[in-house]
Amino acid sequence: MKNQKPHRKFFPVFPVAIVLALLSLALVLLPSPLRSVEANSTYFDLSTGNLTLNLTSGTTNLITSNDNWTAVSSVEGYCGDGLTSTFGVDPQTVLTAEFPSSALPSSSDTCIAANKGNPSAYNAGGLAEFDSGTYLAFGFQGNVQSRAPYMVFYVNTTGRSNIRIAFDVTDIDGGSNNAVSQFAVQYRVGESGNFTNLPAGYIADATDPNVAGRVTSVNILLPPAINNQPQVQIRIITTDAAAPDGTSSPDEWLGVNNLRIGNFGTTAASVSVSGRVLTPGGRGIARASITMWDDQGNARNSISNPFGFYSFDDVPAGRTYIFTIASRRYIFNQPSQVLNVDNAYDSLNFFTSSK
Ligand SMILES: [Ca+2]
Ligand SMILES: [Ca+2]
Ligand SMILES: [Ca+2]
Ligand SMILES: [Ca+2]
Repeated sequence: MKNQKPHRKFFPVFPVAIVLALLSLALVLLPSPLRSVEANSTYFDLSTGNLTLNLTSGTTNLITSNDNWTAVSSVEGYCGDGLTSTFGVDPQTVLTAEFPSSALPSSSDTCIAANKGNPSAYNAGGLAEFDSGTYLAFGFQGNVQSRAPYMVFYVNTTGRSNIRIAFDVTDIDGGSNNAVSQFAVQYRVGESGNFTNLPAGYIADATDPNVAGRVTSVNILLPPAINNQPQVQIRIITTDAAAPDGTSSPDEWLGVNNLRIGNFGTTAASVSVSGRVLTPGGRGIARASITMWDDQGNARNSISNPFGFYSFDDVPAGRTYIFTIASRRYIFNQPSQVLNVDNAYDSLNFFTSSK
């Protein structure tokens, strides 16, 4: 009888110890992406705002090592190995992923070359982060290995509707490659099965030979099928391109940037942005020159009136602008300000540092 007490205590403890040991062993043996939900494949809750992706000179740490998307929330890139059997395939017809059941996220197969500079000097294909040099962008270049590079955005649309995707595709390749650079937008609800193509998002050719710089802006409404769903995958994809004469050719790099997914209206809307130029004491300053730069380097100018008011009308909404100020007589605390313009804005004020 005396033995029973220790036995009763021992048996519950023993299996717990074994389970804990097995769990720790499993954690050591499992590939790391299975240990926890990675931020890069978390479904971004659109009720908290837009999912945005902007590669800038201040965000070069989004991708720090090859094939590693863990620092980029709700976004992953894959190279689409073998998704087509030849070049020149319309990406609108490529509706699968290169994994069993087309399942995504795929824990160990994300793809991107980190920390690249000049696109025309780098021809490995697939996806690349061009985070230095003239063009900062997520690069796409199909080739015989990476037949259909793509990026996937994971969003939770619970309670949301009228969701748009907007992004810019730039020809970032100033080299002699001449490709018919197609680009497509697709979606699906859930994590496997075919994607559905969105014809409104299709670009037939985003590039010009021998030069870089052409920008094609996409801004489309996503279909009601994606509304109010916890798991929506939106994909942007290119394919290994052909030359204009239909023959095989090395692809030009396409650069994707300024991407947003959310309920942000259309680009057709334009709004006014205004403010005042003031001393710290609130006195308006006349004839200060304010310049508004858009994200493609286009500039507009406005001069403050005798009360310090200035304004820009017909500003296309849904973009980011930089406002700079200059005056021969004054120094300003914040001579340049960045504004994401989604609605009219009337208080972009500039203050002098004294007087
Ligand atoms: Ca980087
Ligand atoms: Ca080009
Ligand atoms: Ca082209
Ligand atoms: Ca090609």
